[in-house]
Amino acid sequence: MTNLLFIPSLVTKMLPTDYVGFTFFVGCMAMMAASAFFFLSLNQFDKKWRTSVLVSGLITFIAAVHYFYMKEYWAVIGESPTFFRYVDWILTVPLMCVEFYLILKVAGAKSDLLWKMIGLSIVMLVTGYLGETVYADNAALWGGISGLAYFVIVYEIWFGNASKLAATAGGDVLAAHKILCWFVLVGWAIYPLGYMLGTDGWYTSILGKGSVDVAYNIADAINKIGFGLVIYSLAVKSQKD
Ligand SMILES: *C/C=C(C)/C=C/C=C(C)/C=C/C1=C(C)CCCC1(C)C
Repeated sequence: MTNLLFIPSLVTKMLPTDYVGFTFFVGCMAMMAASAFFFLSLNQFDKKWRTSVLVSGLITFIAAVHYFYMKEYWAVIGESPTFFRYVDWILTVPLMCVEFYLILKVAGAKSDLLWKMIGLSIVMLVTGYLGETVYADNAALWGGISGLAYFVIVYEIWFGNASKLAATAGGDVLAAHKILCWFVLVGWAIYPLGYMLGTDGWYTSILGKGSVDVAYNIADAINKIGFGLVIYSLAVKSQKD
């Protein structure tokens, strides 16, 4: 069985009715295209913005590699690639925290803001992983703890230290920060929804069951590529002023 993992499967069969597999495939392509876009645009930016756009590209590139594995995993094994999913997130979500930190650095953001956000996102992801795998019988409890960490992140960027720094920075940075805040509030909220569709808990009688992978794949495309584009346009704009 484990040998299946090593089949060089560039041409795994995909059924026309496999809409989950379709979203994995499209997700993979979208992440690759976005990475090429961000990386190839790097030269047009001066030093101040290059790191931010580079991080945007790293986020979509790390996701592209994971999607390449995940689409195969889905096609060959036919189960949710939960492990790869969370490895992807544990690398890319902290990098999104780095994006917040980098754009707020102009207003004097300190590294403790960065570590606080990275710490919260790791708590959010580790507890979510436990709830989907090891402690699936208590998925609602672990998802709830994860949700608390998520709310603290939302609070921090909307009303906490990060929002004050954004106000101090003003102009294009403030505008970009606001859009990223909406991504975290609305775009990231798709993840707990997917989690509830894929696990059993008090919510199951209300929501029913659905494809956790479709929800996560849509959310990843919106959040990783959208987030990167906000940073990209911030860099373009502030280079013009
Ligand atoms: C690129 C990947 C991103 C932005 C992933 C974000 C993931 C989340 C915001 C996950 C949140 C969760 C909850 C708030 C509760 C249930 C468990 C999670 C991990 C799905």
